[in-house]
Amino acid sequence: MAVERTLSIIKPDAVAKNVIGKIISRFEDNGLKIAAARMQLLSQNEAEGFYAVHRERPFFNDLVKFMISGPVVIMVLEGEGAILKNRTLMGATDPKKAEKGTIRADFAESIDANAVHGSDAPDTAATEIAYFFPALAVYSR
Ligand code: IDP
Ligand code: MG
Repeated sequence: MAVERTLSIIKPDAVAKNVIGKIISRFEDNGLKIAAARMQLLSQNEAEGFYAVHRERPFFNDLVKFMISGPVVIMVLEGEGAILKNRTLMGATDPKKAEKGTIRADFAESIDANAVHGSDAPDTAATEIAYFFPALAVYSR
Protein backbone atom coordinates (compact mmCIF):
# COMPACT_ATOMS: atom_id res chain seq x y z
CA MET A 1 0.00 0.00 0.00
CA ALA A 2 1.20 3.50 -0.78
CA VAL A 3 2.06 6.24 1.69
CA GLU A 4 -0.84 8.69 1.63
CA ARG A 5 -1.82 11.94 3.25
CA THR A 6 -5.28 12.77 4.53
CA LEU A 7 -6.90 15.72 6.28
CA SER A 8 -8.14 15.28 9.84
CA ILE A 9 -10.01 17.81 11.96
CA ILE A 10 -10.64 17.47 15.68
CA LYS A 11 -14.02 19.22 15.88
CA PRO A 12 -15.11 21.79 18.54
CA ASP A 13 -16.92 19.19 20.70
CA ALA A 14 -13.79 17.07 21.14
CA VAL A 15 -11.57 20.12 21.73
CA ALA A 16 -14.02 21.31 24.41
CA LYS A 17 -13.94 17.85 26.01
CA ASN A 18 -10.16 18.09 26.39
CA VAL A 19 -9.43 14.95 24.37
CA ILE A 20 -7.10 16.37 21.69
CA GLY A 21 -4.21 14.31 23.04
CA LYS A 22 -6.23 11.11 23.28
CA ILE A 23 -7.39 11.46 19.68
CA ILE A 24 -3.90 12.25 18.38
CA SER A 25 -2.60 9.18 20.25
CA ARG A 26 -5.04 6.99 18.32
CA PHE A 27 -3.42 8.19 15.11
CA GLU A 28 0.16 7.88 16.35
CA ASP A 29 -0.44 4.46 17.92
CA ASN A 30 -1.76 3.22 14.59
CA GLY A 31 1.18 4.27 12.47
CA LEU A 32 -0.04 7.67 11.27
CA LYS A 33 2.35 10.62 11.49
CA ILE A 34 1.23 14.21 12.09
CA ALA A 35 2.70 15.90 8.99
CA ALA A 36 1.11 19.29 9.78
CA ALA A 37 -1.12 20.68 12.53
CA ARG A 38 -2.78 23.96 13.47
CA MET A 39 -5.33 24.93 16.11
CA GLN A 40 -7.71 27.56 14.86
CA LEU A 41 -11.15 29.11 15.18
CA LEU A 42 -12.63 28.79 11.69
CA SER A 43 -14.41 31.75 10.14
CA GLN A 44 -17.88 31.21 8.70
CA ASN A 45 -16.39 31.58 5.19
CA GLU A 46 -13.72 28.97 5.83
CA ALA A 47 -16.24 26.47 7.24
CA GLU A 48 -18.71 27.06 4.40
CA GLY A 49 -15.96 26.65 1.82
CA PHE A 50 -14.65 23.50 3.43
CA TYR A 51 -18.09 21.87 3.51
CA ALA A 52 -19.23 23.27 0.13
CA VAL A 53 -20.02 19.72 -1.13
CA HIS A 54 -22.76 19.57 1.53
CA ARG A 55 -24.23 23.00 0.82
CA GLU A 56 -27.55 21.60 -0.48
CA ARG A 57 -28.01 19.24 2.49
CA PRO A 58 -30.61 20.16 5.15
CA PHE A 59 -27.99 20.06 7.92
CA PHE A 60 -25.53 22.44 6.18
CA ASN A 61 -26.28 25.58 8.25
CA ASP A 62 -26.17 23.69 11.54
CA LEU A 63 -22.95 21.97 10.49
CA VAL A 64 -21.26 25.31 9.72
CA LYS A 65 -22.56 26.85 12.95
CA PHE A 66 -21.18 23.91 14.92
CA MET A 67 -17.79 23.99 13.19
CA ILE A 68 -17.29 27.67 14.12
CA SER A 69 -18.60 27.26 17.68
CA GLY A 70 -15.09 26.80 19.08
CA PRO A 71 -11.51 26.09 18.04
CA VAL A 72 -10.64 23.04 15.97
CA VAL A 73 -7.36 21.20 15.39
CA ILE A 74 -6.62 20.75 11.70
CA MET A 75 -4.03 18.12 10.81
CA VAL A 76 -2.47 16.30 7.92
CA LEU A 77 -1.99 12.62 8.72
CA GLU A 78 0.57 10.64 6.77
CA GLY A 79 1.19 6.91 6.47
CA GLU A 80 0.48 3.67 4.63
CA GLY A 81 -3.12 3.74 3.47
CA ALA A 82 -3.71 6.83 5.64
CA ILE A 83 -7.08 7.76 4.10
CA LEU A 84 -8.86 4.48 4.82
CA LYS A 85 -6.94 3.91 8.06
CA ASN A 86 -8.15 7.26 9.41
CA ARG A 87 -11.76 6.53 8.36
CA THR A 88 -11.55 3.16 10.14
CA LEU A 89 -10.12 4.73 13.30
CA MET A 90 -12.87 7.42 13.20
CA GLY A 91 -15.87 5.06 12.96
CA ALA A 92 -19.25 5.75 11.37
CA THR A 93 -20.60 9.32 10.98
CA ASP A 94 -23.33 8.57 13.55
CA PRO A 95 -21.51 7.65 16.79
CA LYS A 96 -24.44 5.40 17.76
CA LYS A 97 -23.56 3.27 14.71
CA ALA A 98 -19.80 3.55 15.13
CA GLU A 99 -17.89 0.38 15.94
CA LYS A 100 -16.69 -0.06 19.52
CA GLY A 101 -13.23 1.36 20.14
CA THR A 102 -13.43 3.93 17.35
CA ILE A 103 -12.88 7.63 18.01
CA ARG A 104 -16.51 8.53 17.38
CA ALA A 105 -17.84 5.66 19.52
CA ASP A 106 -15.59 6.74 22.38
CA PHE A 107 -15.66 10.56 22.18
CA ALA A 108 -18.73 11.70 20.18
CA GLU A 109 -22.26 12.42 21.37
CA SER A 110 -24.32 12.76 18.20
CA ILE A 111 -24.24 12.86 14.41
CA ASP A 112 -23.91 16.67 14.58
CA ALA A 113 -21.16 16.74 17.19
CA ASN A 114 -19.12 13.76 16.10
CA ALA A 115 -15.58 14.61 17.26
CA VAL A 116 -13.60 14.30 14.03
CA HIS A 117 -13.53 14.91 10.32
CA GLY A 118 -11.54 12.76 7.88
CA SER A 119 -11.14 12.92 4.12
CA ASP A 120 -13.02 10.09 2.42
CA ALA A 121 -10.99 9.49 -0.78
CA PRO A 122 -7.70 10.47 -2.50
CA ASP A 123 -9.27 13.34 -4.47
CA THR A 124 -11.02 14.89 -1.45
CA ALA A 125 -7.86 14.40 0.65
CA ALA A 126 -5.82 16.38 -1.90
CA THR A 127 -8.45 19.15 -2.13
CA GLU A 128 -8.91 19.40 1.65
CA ILE A 129 -5.16 19.43 2.39
CA ALA A 130 -4.63 22.18 -0.20
CA TYR A 131 -7.55 24.13 1.32
CA PHE A 132 -6.02 24.35 4.79
CA PHE A 133 -2.29 23.81 4.12
CA PRO A 134 -1.54 25.34 0.72
CA ALA A 135 2.19 25.48 1.45
CA LEU A 136 2.54 21.89 2.74
CA ALA A 137 4.28 20.57 -0.37
CA VAL A 138 6.94 23.25 0.07
CA TYR A 139 7.74 22.92 3.76
CA SER A 140 7.42 19.20 4.41
CA ARG A 141 9.43 17.53 1.65
P1 IDP B 1 -18.33 12.12 7.52
O1 IDP B 1 -17.90 13.24 8.44
O2 IDP B 1 -18.40 10.80 8.24
O3 IDP B 1 -17.51 12.04 6.26
P2 IDP B 1 -20.43 13.30 5.88
O4 IDP B 1 -21.57 12.55 5.29
O5 IDP B 1 -19.34 13.74 4.96
O6 IDP B 1 -19.84 12.42 7.09
O7 IDP B 1 -21.04 14.56 6.61
C1 IDP B 1 -20.21 15.62 7.05
C2 IDP B 1 -20.62 16.01 8.45
O8 IDP B 1 -21.94 16.55 8.40
C3 IDP B 1 -20.71 14.84 9.44
O9 IDP B 1 -19.49 14.53 10.05
C4 IDP B 1 -21.70 15.39 10.45
O10 IDP B 1 -21.07 16.27 11.37
C5 IDP B 1 -22.65 16.19 9.58
N1 IDP B 1 -23.82 15.37 9.21
C6 IDP B 1 -23.85 14.39 8.28
N2 IDP B 1 -25.08 13.85 8.19
C7 IDP B 1 -25.85 14.53 9.08
C8 IDP B 1 -27.23 14.44 9.46
O11 IDP B 1 -28.00 13.63 8.95
N3 IDP B 1 -27.63 15.31 10.42
C9 IDP B 1 -26.80 16.22 11.00
N4 IDP B 1 -25.50 16.32 10.68
C10 IDP B 1 -25.02 15.49 9.74
MG1 MG C 1 -17.32 13.38 4.69
